[in-house]
Amino acid sequence: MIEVPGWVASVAAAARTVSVLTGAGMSAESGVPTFRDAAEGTSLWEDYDPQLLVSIDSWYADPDLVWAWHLWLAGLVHRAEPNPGHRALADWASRDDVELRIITQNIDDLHERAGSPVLSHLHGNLFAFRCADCGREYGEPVEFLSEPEQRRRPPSCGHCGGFIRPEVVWFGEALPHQDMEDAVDAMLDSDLVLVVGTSGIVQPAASLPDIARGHGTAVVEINPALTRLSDRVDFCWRAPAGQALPALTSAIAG
Ligand code: BV8
Ligand code: ZN
Repeated sequence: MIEVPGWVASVAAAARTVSVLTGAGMSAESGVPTFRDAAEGTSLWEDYDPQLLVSIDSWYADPDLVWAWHLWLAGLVHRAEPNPGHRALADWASRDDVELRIITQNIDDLHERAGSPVLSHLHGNLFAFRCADCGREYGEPVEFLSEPEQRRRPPSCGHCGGFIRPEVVWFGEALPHQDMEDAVDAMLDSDLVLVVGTSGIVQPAASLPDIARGHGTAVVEINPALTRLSDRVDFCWRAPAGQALPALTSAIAG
């Protein structure tokens, strides 16, 4: 088990309310590619910029391409398992003496499948679907892809004939108001904020740690690499989530 930095262990042991902001790096050890290298290893997507794929403009321009991308990602997540980092957060949240909330940028369901309730899914949920035109929930079964495909025609809404889309927040779309409001409230009401596996590029999620820090809350980053947030946190723990979080929770359990 990797060593836990002393300061991090002491702040975590004393914390009664902990908020954890997670990004794609949280799911990396589950085999879900991080957002910016999502296309690596899947030749079909090599010549697409994932950033463009998950934008409202791409959806309007080529819904079949965007729909196929999400069916591929949903299939990959469906076959993935929560990693020890997800499970460590669920264990920590189960303790009676701590209130731990998860605010995630991820659209996967790995926190939930590890047993964690999620306070905010800032960028939505890959496994919920609605009509892009009338907004009605779509409850029919959706078949995910086991291999990437270039295009797939989205299903049509039984009510208005509009295309069905995933309940995710694309670039250029507003975040769900309640999820963002709950996330800001959590930043203002925590003894400790952990920022795990995010490059700190995408706004407005990337501004959340600043809100906590501006409120005098200890902010710790867990990431093997430097990020845009690294010089705006109290402690940078250069470690992968799947090793750091289990080491931290066992250090404070002791
Ligand atoms: C909005 C869901 C307004 C979809 C996603 C200029 C300046 C500021 C902002 C903007 C700007 N131009 C445009 C904007 C706004 C834009 C934005 O922020 N652009 C960025 C690129 C500059 N934001 C938006 O458009 C947002 N909406 O602003 O709306 C508005 C208001 C009213 C009305 C209309 C509009 C919407 C943003 C949400 C976009 N949706 N995804 C889908 O995926 O299908 S974003 C996408 O990026 C993913 O959700 C992902 O979570 C998110 C952030 O990426 P990260 O999670 O950080 O992942 P990344 O790959 O970048 O980094 C991984 C990290 O993990 C790395 O640091 C790596 O080192 C680390 N790591 C790797 N392995 C591990 C690890 N860490 C720990 N352990 C490991 N093992
Ligand atoms: Zn409809």
